[in-house]
Amino acid sequence: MKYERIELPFEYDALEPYIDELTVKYHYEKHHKSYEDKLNAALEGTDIYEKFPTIELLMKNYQKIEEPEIKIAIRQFGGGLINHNFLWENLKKNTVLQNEDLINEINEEFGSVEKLEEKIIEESLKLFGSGWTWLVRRKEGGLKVIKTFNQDNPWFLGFDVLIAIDNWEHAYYLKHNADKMAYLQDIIKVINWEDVEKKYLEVK
Ligand code: MN3
Repeated sequence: MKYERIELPFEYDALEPYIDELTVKYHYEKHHKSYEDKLNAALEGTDIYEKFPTIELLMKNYQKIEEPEIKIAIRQFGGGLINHNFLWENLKKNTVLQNEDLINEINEEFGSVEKLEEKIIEESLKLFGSGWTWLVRRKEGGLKVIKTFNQDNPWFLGFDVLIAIDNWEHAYYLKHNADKMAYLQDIIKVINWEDVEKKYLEVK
């Protein structure tokens, strides 16, 4: 058994002109694959797969892992694997948020969907170094924008996840170079609101 990348749910050029074909290709084929390979290499011969049959279960139970080297591998490479599995499903062009309950929750917390998008961009610009910005929902309800460093993630922090923004330079440097603001304004346009609604209905 192995923990695996999802199949990319779209063609490499599906997010053009916002996110370019080459960036998606390298991001999925090199970076994402490397997290998958390194995680499985680190876990070879352990009973982790039997204990936690999916990467989601593994990550949610991260705090229970005792062996220090394995714990680091799960945090870094397992984090990279689950984060990008979530990311690809979370991206699609030309989707619209329709779910009234989710719109109400967003309005209550942020004022409007546009304000939420501004908040995500603002928090992403504040993130120092490599990491992620997330829209999460607390188990007891209530939305929140949070940031994590490196490949740390909301699953091991106990949140349900609705939106993921990859802030690593590999996510944008080929096209946007040093203009992180331009990248953020582009990536916001390809948030897959159909996926956000699906994830919301699963956790609500
Ligand atoms: Mn990445």
